[in-house]
Amino acid sequence: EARADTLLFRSTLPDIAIPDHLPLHDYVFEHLSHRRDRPCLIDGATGETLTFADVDRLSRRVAAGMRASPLNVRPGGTVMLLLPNSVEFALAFLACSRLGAAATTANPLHTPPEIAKQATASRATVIITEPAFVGKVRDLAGVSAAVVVTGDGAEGCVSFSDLLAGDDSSELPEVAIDVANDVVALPYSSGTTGLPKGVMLSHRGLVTSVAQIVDGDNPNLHLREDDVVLCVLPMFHIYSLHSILLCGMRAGAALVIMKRFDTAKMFELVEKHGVTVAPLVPPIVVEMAKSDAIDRHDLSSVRMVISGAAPMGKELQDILRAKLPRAVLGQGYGMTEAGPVLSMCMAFAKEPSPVKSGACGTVVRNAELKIIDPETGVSLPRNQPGEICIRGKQIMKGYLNNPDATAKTIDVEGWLHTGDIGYVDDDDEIFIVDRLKELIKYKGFQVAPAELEAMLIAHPGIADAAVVPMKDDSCGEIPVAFVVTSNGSEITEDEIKQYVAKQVVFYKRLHKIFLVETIPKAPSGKILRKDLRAKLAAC
Ligand code: AYL
Repeated sequence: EARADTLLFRSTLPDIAIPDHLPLHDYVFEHLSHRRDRPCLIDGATGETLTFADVDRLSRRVAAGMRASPLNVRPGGTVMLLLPNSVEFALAFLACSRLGAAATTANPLHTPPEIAKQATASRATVIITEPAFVGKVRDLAGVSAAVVVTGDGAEGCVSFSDLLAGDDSSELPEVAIDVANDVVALPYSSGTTGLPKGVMLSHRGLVTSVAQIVDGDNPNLHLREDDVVLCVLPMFHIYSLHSILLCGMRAGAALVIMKRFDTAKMFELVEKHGVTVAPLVPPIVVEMAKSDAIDRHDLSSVRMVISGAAPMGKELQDILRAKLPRAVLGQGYGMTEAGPVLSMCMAFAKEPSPVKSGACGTVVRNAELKIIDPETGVSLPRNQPGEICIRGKQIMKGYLNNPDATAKTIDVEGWLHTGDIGYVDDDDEIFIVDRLKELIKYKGFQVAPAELEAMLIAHPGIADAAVVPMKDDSCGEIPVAFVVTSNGSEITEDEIKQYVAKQVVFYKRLHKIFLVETIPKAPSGKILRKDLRAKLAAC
């Protein structure tokens, strides 16, 4: 229970009743009967459209196919989705939900060792991917998962079209889902410290989080059935999975799916399909603001641009506002572990309230937020920056097989500590001003310093290392390393960069190496990252 001296921040919207007894798929399809023939998923490349009835039917078929031999997916099982944005991603995710299985999502551009680590840790028995990535998953070290390939498949793999070809009369066996405990999504995140960990999001957690955003008479993010939502952000990341796929489907909007980001293509699709809502990340907003092409396209259908996953400064927000004068521009603030959304811009509400540039929303309804002094844990008043903490049914259950890391993130009172530093102003708007945690954000993607440091130290020519973020205009932050070489080692900065680049996905590559004598550390052995960040700011 809250201590008497704790200042709790709440949404300016009233709490609502949330149907959190429903499994996630039943919740998103709850209003199916009213919208069977409305467009649900539009493939941006081909224009092919699936209605809500199609998506309901096809996701059942995929579920039946995954349940059957040879895949044999069972309740409590785990399936890895190693897919770019696609209709198949959406169908496979919903199919996992129907089966009571967890979908662990990953970037298909990950390297084989990165994929193997997640597949092993999550105990995935099936990996679903595209033909282009089959080569990477065929012989993953230590992984014996079955491989499903989209399109017509590949030798030794199950083809996704076979899963889709099932007949609709074969009923799915009744699966009993324990909504409060069964995990439906298992994204990986490093949280406030250490290596990437499986984040257990239950049916109830995700239903709550989606409802907090798009349900109620006055939804915080007002999506309508006639909205067309741009889905360019990757669904394997929780931002897109939650706020585009799940929120869009729950609200009955159509999604235009783009496989990969391309400014010109994006403008074309917006025009062609009359996109009304564009959830983006700051680096894409930067691209748009810089682009001349923006003036050659009619983007007047866009009524809402959402930015999230990384800080967006007031200046950038003002530039885009000038280019898209008819659109409401604002931010959402999320963290995978938080379920994911903590706050959402109130200018997106059905009955909007004014917001300030640079704010990242007001705490979601049916939740509590507080700001604490990170040293003492004492709750702070308005306008004073401190660590942002959130509490509610939407937050993660915990990290998979890692009770210690869970206990360090969610305290005994149920507060999730974000590792973000921010304050709440007089109008209940949240401003993020700094990050207490190690995490580096490259274009909104997570880079865990601990992962790169372990890799560096494993090299015989390297004695010690620390990886920290460096500010960058187009990427937000880039990872750079301070490295102490071993006695007698003549390893060069370039060799160190190459050594890491070979093992990791593009956004984890080191952009600069600083060879130093020692890494500054506290007596406990903890790297003094603040000192290193200050050093970078000075150079
Ligand atoms: P993860 N402004 C500043 N920093 C942010 C913001 C923002 N608007 N949003 C996220 N971050 C940072 O787990 C912050 O440090 O989830 C946070 O702890 O990859 C960290 O990113 C979490 O990174 C939405 C809107 C989801 C955003 C999200 C973000 C999910 C990113 C759903 O509707």
